Amino acid sequence: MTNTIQGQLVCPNEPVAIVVSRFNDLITGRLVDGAVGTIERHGGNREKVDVVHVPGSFEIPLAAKALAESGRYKAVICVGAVIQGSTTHHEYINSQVAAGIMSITQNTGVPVTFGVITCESMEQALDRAGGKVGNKGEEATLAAIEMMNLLPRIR
Ligand code: INI
Repeated sequence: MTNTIQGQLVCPNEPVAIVVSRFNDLITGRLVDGAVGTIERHGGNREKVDVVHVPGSFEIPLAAKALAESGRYKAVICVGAVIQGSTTHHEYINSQVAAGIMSITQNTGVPVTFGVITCESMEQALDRAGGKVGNKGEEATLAAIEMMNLLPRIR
């Protein structure tokens, strides 16, 4: 017999922050809608959600760090959209945002989840912002809800 330890998908009635980039806001607005809708569908309350806007995905980690360190939020959900252009600019943004978010979540112990779409075209981004491949904001929110429930069980 093993003991299963896992987090339920029930959103606690606790403060949660969403960090969203304004860059590609056609996409990122849909990711926020997906995130807030997921919180409500899983029993949470939108009045407990603070949505923090930053210029681009590169700025997401700094805001996420301040939010996680504030001690006010049970989770921080990061959403953005980095769409490949004609240069390698996107590669620098992607690697730094992913590494930044990983480092913040590990250093603070607060679930900080990665809802940043990284893709080649606007079409692919739309597919991942409520289109045929789902909604990355929903995915990152489900991960945050699960981790908010899991961590107290481990600690
Ligand atoms: N920011 C994004 O969120 N997505 C992008 O696709 C993007 N591109 O392609 O340039 C982008 N650039 C802005 C960047 O995140 C910073 O805001 C900017 O470099 C200032 O620090």
